[in-house]
Amino acid sequence: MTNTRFNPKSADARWQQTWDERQTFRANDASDKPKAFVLEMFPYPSGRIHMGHVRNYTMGDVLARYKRMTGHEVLHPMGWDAFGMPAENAAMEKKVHPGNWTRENIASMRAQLKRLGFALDWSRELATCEPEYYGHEQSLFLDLYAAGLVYRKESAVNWDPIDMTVLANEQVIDGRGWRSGALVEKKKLSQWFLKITDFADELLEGLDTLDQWPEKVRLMQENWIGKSKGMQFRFNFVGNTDGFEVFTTRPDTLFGASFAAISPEHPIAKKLAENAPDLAAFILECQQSGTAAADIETAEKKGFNTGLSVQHPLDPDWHLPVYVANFVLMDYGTGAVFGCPAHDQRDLDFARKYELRVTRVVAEGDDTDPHFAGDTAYTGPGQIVNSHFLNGMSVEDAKAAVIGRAESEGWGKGTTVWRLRDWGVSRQRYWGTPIPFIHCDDCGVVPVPKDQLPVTLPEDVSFDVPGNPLDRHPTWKNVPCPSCGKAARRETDTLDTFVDSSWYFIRFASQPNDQPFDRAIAEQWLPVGQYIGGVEHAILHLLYARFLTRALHRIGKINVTEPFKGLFTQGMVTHETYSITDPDTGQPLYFSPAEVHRIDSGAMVVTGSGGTEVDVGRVIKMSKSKKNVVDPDEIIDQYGADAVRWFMLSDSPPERDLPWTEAGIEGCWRFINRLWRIVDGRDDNAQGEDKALDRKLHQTIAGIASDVEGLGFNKAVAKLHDLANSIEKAGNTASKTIAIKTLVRLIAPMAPHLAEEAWAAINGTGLVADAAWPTVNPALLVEDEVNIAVQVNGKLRDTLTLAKGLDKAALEAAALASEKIIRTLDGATPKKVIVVPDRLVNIVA
Ligand code: ANZ
Ligand code: ZN
Repeated sequence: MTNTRFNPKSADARWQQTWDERQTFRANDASDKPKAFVLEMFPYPSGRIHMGHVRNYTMGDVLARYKRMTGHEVLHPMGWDAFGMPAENAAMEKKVHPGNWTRENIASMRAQLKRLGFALDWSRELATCEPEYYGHEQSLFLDLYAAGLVYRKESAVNWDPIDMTVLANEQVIDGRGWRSGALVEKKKLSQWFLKITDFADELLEGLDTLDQWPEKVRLMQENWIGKSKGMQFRFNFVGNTDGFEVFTTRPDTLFGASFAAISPEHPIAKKLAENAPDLAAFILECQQSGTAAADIETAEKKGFNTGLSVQHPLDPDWHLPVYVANFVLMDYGTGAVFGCPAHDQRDLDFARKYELRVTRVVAEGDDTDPHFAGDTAYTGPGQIVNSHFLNGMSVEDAKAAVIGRAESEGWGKGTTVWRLRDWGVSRQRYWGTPIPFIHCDDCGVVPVPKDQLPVTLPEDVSFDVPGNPLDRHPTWKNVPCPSCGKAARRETDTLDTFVDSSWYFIRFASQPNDQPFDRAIAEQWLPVGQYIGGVEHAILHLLYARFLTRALHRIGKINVTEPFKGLFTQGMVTHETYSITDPDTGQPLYFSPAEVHRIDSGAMVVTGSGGTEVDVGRVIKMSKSKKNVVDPDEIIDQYGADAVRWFMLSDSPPERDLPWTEAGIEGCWRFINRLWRIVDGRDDNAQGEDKALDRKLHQTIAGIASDVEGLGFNKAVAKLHDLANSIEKAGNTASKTIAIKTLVRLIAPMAPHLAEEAWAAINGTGLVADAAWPTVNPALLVEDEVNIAVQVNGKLRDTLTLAKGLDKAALEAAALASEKIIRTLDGATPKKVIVVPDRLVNIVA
């Protein structure tokens, strides 16, 4: 026994260098091994790796290393989602060029990732902000344009007049820009769109094939796509043939109608407002409150009575008042509705406020009363009542009956509407992929010829005034028209960064210089076998990536429809918060975990403050604003990469949050050292076998394999702890030495530096990273001992561990010989003994 310690300070760097030099993790396209593509969502280069990244990439890494050991050719790449607003904000605040800022961040984050020893193929590293990447994106964009999947359209946008930019709905908070705080205006702009709605059906149906995705993510996508079947029909104004179309999913409730409502942006509302200043004022008020669907959902329901009425389509003498209402969206259905307050909550809120009639038309159990009481709409099933020819029907039958009647009478028809909208990809920003088009006064919008790609960003730009730097650049946009040669202007919009992340996995699979990807090579790797990332990308990123893959499939570029076969969304890394209350503002003032320490009394105090005690807050997601972050670099300095990796995998199931604790990381560090001592303390000359340990070993090999494949890393870690315990307790036999040597390969995916060091110590061939996963001897998986429950009068009194397969007589004898049973029986003679072999003995006394 040499009694050396495992020293990550030297070991980590040494093995990382070895892997690098030998290009151990380089994926070979030409390999004939089965291929495995393991991918974690690539990071935004914000500047520093945080613990969330570490957790995400450690999980992917364990899987990638395990796949290598089980005979796969593994593609496990890394890159940078490098375009976006933060770089421009940094440019404005710190006067640095977005490109420099981004590339410096990438350099430091790459160095951080390398310190963790991830099994990445760095030769395929890419950054979306480099022309070598975005030039190919421009080329794909042109292909999609040629296929009719890209178009331009005037559309109303949320305009931030201070930042001079278009805001997404999610960036409008209470009617104000999320960054500038300016009152958001509605503005009409010509914008570029991708026709994702052409794929709505496919994207919805494709969800059914994704059986290795979390159910909740599939549901979120389904809701986002939002397929609604219903009916569209026409309302005519009383005394007039004009009118408007409405969309409803509940034609069965038509006899419960008590009003009609149109959107504030409906053309009829606008027309009426021309002569009605109070209506114009109401419309303006609606526009200024948030436009996001969520805002509208929660806002108070408000309406403006136009004084006009429409005829009920099933009874022309029945007139309904027409309102302009804030909860009716212009871009859904037809921008107009009929209100049935008894069976729709929004309509009920509205009806109570404006004292409109509320008629029940769906029975709630026995309740058929036409006068609907209360403030909670009934949206459940039931028989249709108070509805003429519909009475007695179910909701579904009544829907069909009304649609049938409308279609035969010609005032309406069955339709399907979708919540999904085409994807607006125009951004009036500098730091993004230039949209490769040229505007010519004579020829209109002309695509940049492919041989002129990439359209690169100009370097000399200024950020001292708001607005789009590309637009105000003195020369960049002046180019000749590719078609007629006259002076023309470049498009100055850049692409939404979600376009960049919608195909990067294809480029990882194949990255030739002269085209976006080589189809045959890409198809060998795709779809990604396991994709791992945060649940915050459950909707947009994943939907856009699914769409773009399908679009490329449709235009014959690749024979893949679903890009991600398996998806896993990991939990967050959390930490408690430390704060004091700022006496001036009354607001909390946060301290980082590095700035506080625990004193003997158990209280936490600010270090160096002479004892200022902090409030210890809840365990929440690590975030800069709460300062409850722990810097991976400092932890690696202190404990080495393997202890950090180990912590990321242990304790919490990977889909749950993982609370960071000092005690936890120290425990991991101790365990890493314990593993080393086990290896170091082995006896290569030991003799004899230990059947129990052999069995334990093989059960562990099999168990870890299935845990890792199911991403149950915490379970795998628990099994390793268990095996380590068994090894330490076992006597000195050859079985023990074999178990120790095998343990080295079992820990290799999780603690690769320690494993390489140990592998060298046991004279393993080559690198453990290249070693094969230990094979399981199935004979050793079956237990030859079983636990037998012994009951007296049905109550459990003892458990015996006995050889498997004993006959009834032997089991009865063993049970009656148990001291606990003898004591329980206390001299009584058993009347009857029931034996279930290998399971239980019940003594009736
Ligand atoms: C009458 C009715 C009666 C409705 C009833 C519901 C319940 P989903 O399922 O989300 O598709 N609606 C239609 N267009 C709208 C718009 N542009 N803005 C706001 N609401 C709109 O919702 C469809 C239902 O939402 C439609 O069915 C309509 O109200 C409303 F007991 O029509 B319903
Ligand atoms: Zn021209």
